[in-house]
Formats: sequence, structure tokens, C-alpha cells
Amino acid sequence: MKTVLAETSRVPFARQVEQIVLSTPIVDIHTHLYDSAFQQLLLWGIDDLLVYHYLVAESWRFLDLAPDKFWAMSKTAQADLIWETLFLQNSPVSEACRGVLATLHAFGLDVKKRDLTALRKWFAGQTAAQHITRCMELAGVKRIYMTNSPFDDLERPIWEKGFSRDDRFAAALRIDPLLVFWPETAPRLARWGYRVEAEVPPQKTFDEVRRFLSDWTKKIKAHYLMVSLPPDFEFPGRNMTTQLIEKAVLPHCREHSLPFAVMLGAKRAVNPHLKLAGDGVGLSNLTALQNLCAAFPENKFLTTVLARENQHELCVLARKFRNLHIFGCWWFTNVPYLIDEITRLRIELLGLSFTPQHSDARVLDQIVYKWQHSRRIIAQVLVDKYSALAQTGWQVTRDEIERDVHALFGGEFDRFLGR
Ligand code: FIX
Ligand code: ZN
Repeated sequence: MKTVLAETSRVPFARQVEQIVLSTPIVDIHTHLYDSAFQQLLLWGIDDLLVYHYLVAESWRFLDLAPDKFWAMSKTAQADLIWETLFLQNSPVSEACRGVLATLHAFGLDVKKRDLTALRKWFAGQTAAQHITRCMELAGVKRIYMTNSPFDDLERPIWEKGFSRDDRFAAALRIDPLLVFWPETAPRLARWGYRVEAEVPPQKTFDEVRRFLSDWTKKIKAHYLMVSLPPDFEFPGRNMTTQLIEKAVLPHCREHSLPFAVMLGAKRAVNPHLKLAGDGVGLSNLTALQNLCAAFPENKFLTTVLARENQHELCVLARKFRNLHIFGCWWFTNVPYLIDEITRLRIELLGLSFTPQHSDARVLDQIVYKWQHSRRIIAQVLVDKYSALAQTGWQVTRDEIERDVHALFGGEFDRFLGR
């Protein structure tokens, strides 16, 4: 595995910790990447890197262009415009811009030439299969969790037809439409043969939703179920979201021994003109999560929260409930400044019983920079923590450091899943 060593190495001990952190294989527990069998659903290459919604949002601030005009442009033209705006007319100092350059640099490409045509030419010479292996090697990622939605009209037929699985890609069953848009989703379930029509008694509806979840869990071999919920999510409650969670999702997860991943705090479509780039963040009421963990001790919850202001309370909750595993610095918190803060907070409150990061990559190449950047920060945090221990006379051995880093990079997650 090729990884780039941090320049910050000060003493041999720090170098040893860095070397272990930079070379330990990672389980990337939440991405939007796909097994290559999904063909065009797996995004990769320079144009997809440039039209990533993080960069769309940033370029939008400089552009003087009607949203419809931008969305009507081809992907290449959008990428050209973003390159011109964020990389040429301004210095690309934001985390998402730096990430594009860090990734290209890791591929051995010369970014200082600022030659988009040459970059496109290089990518045109790669195949998806080669590129998956290259990116996973450079990132040091051994397993990638996909986000798999039966409600996606492009994805569903591929599962239904069947394909031979690449065992580097594991499945997670994403169910936002079921929980958040029940009125639109119920007729689709009914069309697929599940008896959830209005005239069906409520308990039968929940049973039918469980049958649906069970069919898809088996079909995709899901390792966990997953939803993202808005900041105003409450539990318990009488609305369909809470009822479906209580009467269908949680019993299903218990029956199949699967965790339910709850991502809290995304305010969808704050600016709908921006499409995927238009979502925002809000403070969540974590009492809802507390109530879930307390009321359903037989269920396991995987949680990440989007608001910086929710991070401390989430750590404290995880100290109370061992059926709660916290993970990742999600989306707007996936910037070095906050990764450093959140990782220190978690280690200081939880020790090593959490998963510090997931990539959330939407474009394959992004795993390279997202993991390179996070590994460097995690290494620095561990150097500081082990150094603080050394001041007490406690010295960690190489084996112990390897054990700890393995725990953070997938070991604890696998233990929580019971895998
Ligand atoms: O809900 C999610 O899984 C989010 O990660 C995405 O919806 C979001 O658009 C994203 O890509 C964040 O990194
Ligand atoms: Zn995501």
C-alpha cells in the first residue's frame, strides 16, 4: 500500500505512530460509491471531481448565472466553469478544492501546469476497474460501504437482474424515501407487491414494510440499514416516520441483527436551485436519539451528526449507551479544523470505541484525499495522546499502537456489527 508520509514527524516515536496510522488498511463505512457492476453509477475522473456538489456550492458564490443555465450545461462545460472559477480565478484553498489537487498529485499528475485538457487525457486512458484498485491502494482502503437504495430507478434493476459481487464493496440499505416521504413511497411499495394501501390495517402495513426490508436486506446482503433525518426529528412520536421506525425498521433490525444508521442534522433543499449542493445544516435534538437508545437496548445505532454544536452531546450519549456507535466527520464537518477538534473530543471522552471517519466519497478518486487528510490529523491526535500518556510513565508498544489504529479504522465498527 502506498501512502504519503506526513511532514510533521518530529521524533522517532511520532514517526512510528504516523507510519502506522498512514499504512493501516481502512474500512470506509459510508460512501456513495458503487461496485463497478453498477457502471455509470460509479463516478470517477476529473470532470466528476470538479462537479462534486461541494464545489458547485463554492463556485456558485462567484458565478453570475441563472441556476437553470448551469444545470442545462453538459458535465464537461460545468467542470470547465468550476475549474476556471475556483482554480484559476481564485486560489483553490478550500478543503474541497485542495482535495482535487491532492488527489491528482497522488496520481503523479503535475497540477501546477493548470492544464485541464492534459488531465482529461490522462483519465481517458484509465479503466474503471484499474482505477478502483489504484484509488483503494493509494487511500489504503480495504473495504468500501456503498449506499444502496431500492428506490433509485437506476440502481434497483441492477440488483434485480443480479451480478457477481466485488467483495471489496459491502452494501448498506438506504431507506430515506420510506421514512421521510411515506405518502409518495407507499404507492411504489404497493406497485412492487407489498400490501400497504390506505385500506390495509396499520399492523399489516408495518408487517409488509418489514417484508420489503427483509427482501432487500437479503437481496443486497446489507450490513446495516441507514437513513438521514432532518434536525427537527423527534422520537417517540405519532407521525409515520416514527411509527415506521418503531414498528417496522427496528423489529427488522433486531430480527436480522443489523444496526440502524441514523445521520442527523441535514436540512434538505435550503436552496433547492442548487439541487444536491443546496442542503444545509441544523442543530438536532439528540433527546430523540437518547430515547431510541434507551427504549430499544436490543437495537444497535450507528450515528453521525452534522452540526458542530451537537458533537459534544453525542459523545456524552455514547458514554451512556453501548448500543450507540458514533462515526465520521460528516460533510460540512469534514474539514481539517473540525476533524481535529471532533477527533480529540471523541478520544478524550470515549477512548477508542468509535469510528473517527468515513469518506462520504461520491467520486471514487475522493477516497485518496479524504483519507490522506484525515489520516494525517488522526496521526497527530494520537501522537499527542500517547505523548501525554508517556508523561505518566506509561509507554505504548508498537503492537498496542497497531491494535488501537486497527480499532479506529474498522475494527471497532466490525465489533459493533458483530462481524
Ligand atoms: O445523506 C447523505 O448520505 C449525505 O452524505 C449526502 O446526502 C450528501 O449529499 C453528501 O454527499 C455529503 O457528503
Ligand atoms: Zn452520505
